[in-house]
Amino acid sequence: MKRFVESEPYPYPYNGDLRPENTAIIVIDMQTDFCGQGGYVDKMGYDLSLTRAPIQPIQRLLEIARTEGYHIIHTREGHRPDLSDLPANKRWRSQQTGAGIGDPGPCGKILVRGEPGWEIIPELAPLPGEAIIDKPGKGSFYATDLDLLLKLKGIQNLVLTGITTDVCVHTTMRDANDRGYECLLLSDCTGATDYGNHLAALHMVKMQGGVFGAVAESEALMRAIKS
Ligand code: C5J
Repeated sequence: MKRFVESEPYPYPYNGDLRPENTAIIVIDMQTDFCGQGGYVDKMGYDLSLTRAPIQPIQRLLEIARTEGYHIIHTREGHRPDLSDLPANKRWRSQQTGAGIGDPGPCGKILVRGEPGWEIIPELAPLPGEAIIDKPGKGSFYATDLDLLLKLKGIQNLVLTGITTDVCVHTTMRDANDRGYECLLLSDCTGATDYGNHLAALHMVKMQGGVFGAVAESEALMRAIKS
């Protein structure tokens, strides 16, 4: 039986082969540093309501996706405590914003593995058995074993949620698309530090017949996967 999600600019997935076995929901960087008080994004002075907006929609989606047996994968951006995997230019640029990666802050050292700010927020805590990918960069494939995990599980469809739409979500989606994964970005399950950038990032996906995949609201996906 073919199954499609009502999405733009085409019904997703292109071949109608949407099953729990071949589909993963990826929850990108829902960490205190990106959406919690005293974290990296807060220290840079951005409006936290924008990066917190996807929390409830993701919670609702995960409840149904877990019930239906879909793969769930979480990512965390962060660096080793000795900062040996932190490029000097990334550190320097963050220091210019007043939120230097590796510097102490209200939630511990900013974007450092093991610190309170680096943890995934409790509302979206991974369940036992759900894979967690630790990444030093924006994309979820760079310097991680995500591609290996997806290949070994036989996953073809990737549903992208998390923050931020224009940075880590987009980098992951573009890379996944180049690797042949069929990608769906959920507009209400993502958020950016700038609302205009969020909308632009959604728009970019839909160009050229779906240059990186498709865009939908989570309601549409939930309608399609509910058995
Ligand atoms: C950023 C991310 N914006 N998760 N990371 O530095 O989008």
